[in-house]
Amino acid sequence: MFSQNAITALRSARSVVVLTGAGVSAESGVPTFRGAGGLWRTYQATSLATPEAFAKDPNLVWEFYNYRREVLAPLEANPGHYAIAAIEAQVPDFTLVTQNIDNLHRIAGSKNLIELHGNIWRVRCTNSACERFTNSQENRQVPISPLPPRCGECGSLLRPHIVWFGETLDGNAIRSAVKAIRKCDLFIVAGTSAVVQPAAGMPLMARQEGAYVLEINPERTDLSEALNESIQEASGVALPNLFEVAFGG
Ligand code: BV8
Repeated sequence: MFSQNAITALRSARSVVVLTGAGVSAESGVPTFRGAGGLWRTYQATSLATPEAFAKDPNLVWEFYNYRREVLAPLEANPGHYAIAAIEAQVPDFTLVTQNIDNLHRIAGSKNLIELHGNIWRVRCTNSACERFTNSQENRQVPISPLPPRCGECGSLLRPHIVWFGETLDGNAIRSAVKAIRKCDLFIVAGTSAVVQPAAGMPLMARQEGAYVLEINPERTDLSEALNESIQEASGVALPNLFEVAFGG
């Protein structure tokens, strides 16, 4: 499945970065964005994950996130998530950069984790004068009710602590990801269609910085040609296999 180069790159790596997208959670039963699961009622998920949609109808957007909380709540991490946590424990320096908001990497034991797009189990206040504007709070209610939820501090609307389309990512998250990419010698990108920026630009940045860049995705992406290696396989199969071959399981 993997070239000897990929196995050697993992075995000898001083610093590894893994970038994941929705595909890594597909085997846990989480619908991907651009697969058939990207629909809710008659809406494209991407049309609801915007500040404009929230401003226009906060209830509808909260119903969308309540739906996703209800889908996610019973789901478990899959062998791909666990293999990523195992690689982290095995190599000297490791950073996981995820686009996913489903928290499954944490459940699988990943420690050094950058959630580029936030986390569905956290909420924050929409009032910039409120201390809960910058400090998100964990909220595990499934579903959240009554809608729309309001801040206990100031009474303003609460919103999901998630980066929507058209919103900038947290500067610290980006800086930490770029710092890790600059020093890594192996970069694994798994389960992403590599459409959404700025995450989609990260594998090429790693390539330009001299890392060995390995893609894992059942389908080829626009990145595949430009990377060192692209394995068309499910991450829940490929990642445990890579760990097994490289470190003897
Ligand atoms: C930004 C949280 C600066 C929400 C997400 C016009 C106006 C404004 C902005 C833009 C614009 N044009 C472009 C932009 C930039 C925009 C963007 O990239 N848009 C795309 C659609 C073109 N980006 C942004 O807005 C970002 N901010 O750029 O700020 C700025 C600001 C203003 C103006 C300009 C610039 C913010 C992006 C963050 C959006 N939030 N999530 C929520 O989840 O509700 S992104 C969302 O898509 C998810 O996080 C998801 O992870 C992510 C990426 O999708 P993928 O993870 O790749 O998932 P997808 O379904 O696409 O693919 C799954 C893959 O898995 C497939 O390849 C499949 O083959 C594979 N797969 C399937 N099964 C498996 C598998 N792989 C392995 N194993 C399997 N078993």
